[in-house]
Amino acid sequence: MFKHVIVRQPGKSYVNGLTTSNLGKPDYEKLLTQHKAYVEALKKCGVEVTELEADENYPDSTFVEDTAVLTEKFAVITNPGAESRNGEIIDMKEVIKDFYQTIESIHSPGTLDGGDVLQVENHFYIGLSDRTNEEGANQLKQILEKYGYGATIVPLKEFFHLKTGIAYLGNNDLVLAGEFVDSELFQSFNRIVVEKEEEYAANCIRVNDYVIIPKGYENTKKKIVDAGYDVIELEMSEFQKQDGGLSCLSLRF
Ligand code: CIR
Repeated sequence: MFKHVIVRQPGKSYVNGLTTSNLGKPDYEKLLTQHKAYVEALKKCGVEVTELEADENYPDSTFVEDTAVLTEKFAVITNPGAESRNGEIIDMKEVIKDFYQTIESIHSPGTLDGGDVLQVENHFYIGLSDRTNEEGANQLKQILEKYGYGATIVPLKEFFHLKTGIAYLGNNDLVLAGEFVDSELFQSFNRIVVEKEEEYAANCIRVNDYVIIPKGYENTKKKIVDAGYDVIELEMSEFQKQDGGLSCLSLRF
């Protein structure tokens, strides 16, 4: 069960953030409406939501997931791989101090984005991406192992972040797409395979009694419902334009 969630309002500078999507400029008003709906959905899931004010200095700072890895026992402040985002961790560290006594950090030359970290029960998968390098992944692995968790490093071929293409729902149920479908690492799970056309829906989040998924991916929705989950669908178009998904918008713990 998650008790808390941290989110950050997107600022006006959001439209100037990093993107590779070619989906056009985000519409700021629509963006705010979608973010509000995201917060409402989280509240419906029964978590207490800490809403941080927009930080115009960091256009991508609404994607809070990349700044920390939060576990039951301790927090890890990351070292985001994109230079324009690295300073986001300064403020986040202060926020995290309100919730955690034990705080570890990833240090340069190691880089790590939280979007590359997937927790499956007591095991973590850490993606090697354009944002997370081997040094950063190894640092996180060592920290996790020190506290009794397991960790596997997963080199990515195409996905932006690890969690762009994979989500754990609980009960051994794993949603996966693209390069992860045939990966030997994930064969022992109940695999909910997302087809190519619906790949964006692989980034979904289980929050207590619900699975939150992006709206408009009917086949994936059906598979998740058939697996026994109650689903909340959210419009995500303005976040997708900046390469962001549902998991990126919050830290859940
Ligand atoms: C970036 O390029 O960093 C942002 N525009 C998107 C970050 C998405 N975060 C995530 O997948 N965890």
